[in-house]
Amino acid sequence: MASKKIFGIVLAGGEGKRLMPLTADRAKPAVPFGGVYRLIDFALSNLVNSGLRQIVVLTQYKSHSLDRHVSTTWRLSGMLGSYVASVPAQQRLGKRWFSGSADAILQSLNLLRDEKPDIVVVVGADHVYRMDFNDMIEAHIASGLGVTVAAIRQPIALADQFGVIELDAKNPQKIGAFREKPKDAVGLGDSPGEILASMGNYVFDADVLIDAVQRDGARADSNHDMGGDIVPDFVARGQAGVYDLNRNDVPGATERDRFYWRDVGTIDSFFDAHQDLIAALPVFNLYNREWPIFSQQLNSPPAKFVRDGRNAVGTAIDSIVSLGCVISGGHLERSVLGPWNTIDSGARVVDSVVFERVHVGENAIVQRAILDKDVVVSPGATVGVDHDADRARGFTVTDSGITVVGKGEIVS
Ligand code: ADQ
Repeated sequence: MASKKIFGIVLAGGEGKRLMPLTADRAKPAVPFGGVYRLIDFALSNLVNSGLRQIVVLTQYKSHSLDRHVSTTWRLSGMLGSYVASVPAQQRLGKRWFSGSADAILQSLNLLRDEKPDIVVVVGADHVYRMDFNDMIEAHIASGLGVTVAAIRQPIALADQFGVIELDAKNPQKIGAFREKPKDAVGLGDSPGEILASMGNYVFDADVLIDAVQRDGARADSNHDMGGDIVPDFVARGQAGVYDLNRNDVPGATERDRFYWRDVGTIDSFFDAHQDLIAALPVFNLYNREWPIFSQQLNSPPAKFVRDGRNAVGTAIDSIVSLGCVISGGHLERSVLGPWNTIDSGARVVDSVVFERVHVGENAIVQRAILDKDVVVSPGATVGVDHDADRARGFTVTDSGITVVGKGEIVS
């Protein structure tokens, strides 16, 4: 493999409608996660930890904060041609934006022509997981097939959110059938409650990828989507292999998080994935130093927990608290706080996710809520306590009862 030149493409142009209002002002891969990360940091960390050094991030929708994050955080040295570069839609093939993920690659073929890689790793930008791509690349090269699709078992109830893979009856390393987001998926033979889902991560021979997106671009009946059009085309030609994440052996992984992978495309899954971070033995362990998840280096003071003037103690249990936070007489429980939040006397923040520069005033209550940047919760106000009142104030409340307060809103 050492002789092969590997190039990484991160698809980061999706709108993320189901994460509204968190995506009202930013691309989905730029949504903050886990206190100090952005969603895209997981894909990029996996690629960089796997040894890739030439990576482009294809962006288009509300890409400003994503571009800024990539350019300020992902500064590979530039030595020996190393880079992570954010590449916006450039209208190289006419006056149109990317019409789908395959069209994003078609419109960016100049990057592949410049670098001339042998192998291209194409990944999505909105999943929380650890994966060593080396093993998948080796399996791909050994298979001789045009594309290899990474796969993981998921509950059948989620089948309509994923590309669903059926293995070839004669060769279980190959995909026999692939349907994008089917409503009538059938469970696996050995586990009827599960399906084998595409993770949206692919390894291609570079020339095969170029040919595929060019042929797809010429088709009027295509939506120019990797999962909806490109992969099914390879499957129809008997040219698609599968790589099961169960084979992946990431250094430092725990028994609990070895095969952890979450699509955090909805508010509920985004919220649940935060809960996976905080236990003493977490479902997903951020503290694995052998396969670090990289993010921005904040120039901020440490978090501080203090008694207020009336001797009330600032406390946190089962919580993650980022730099710059001041918990003065307030209480946190099962919550994840990003940087520079202040929680005042008598306030309680429970089962919640708080992004950045949020102020929770005295005696306020925040419960099963997500607070975007710069939210102010006035003294004595509540969020997530009375869902009718939350809706009446214009906040989003999911069916499962998570309240989301958008960027800069004042809760009174
Ligand atoms: P989805 O995530 O629903 O399913 P899609 O919306 O195309 O598919 O997003 C895939 C990736 O491409 C995301 O990272 C997104 O940001 C990006 N993207 C989408 N449109 C883009 C565009 N126009 N330009 C650039 N980037 C774009 C996919 C697969 C399924 C698989 C799931 C796994 O299609 O088969 O099961 O991922 O979550």
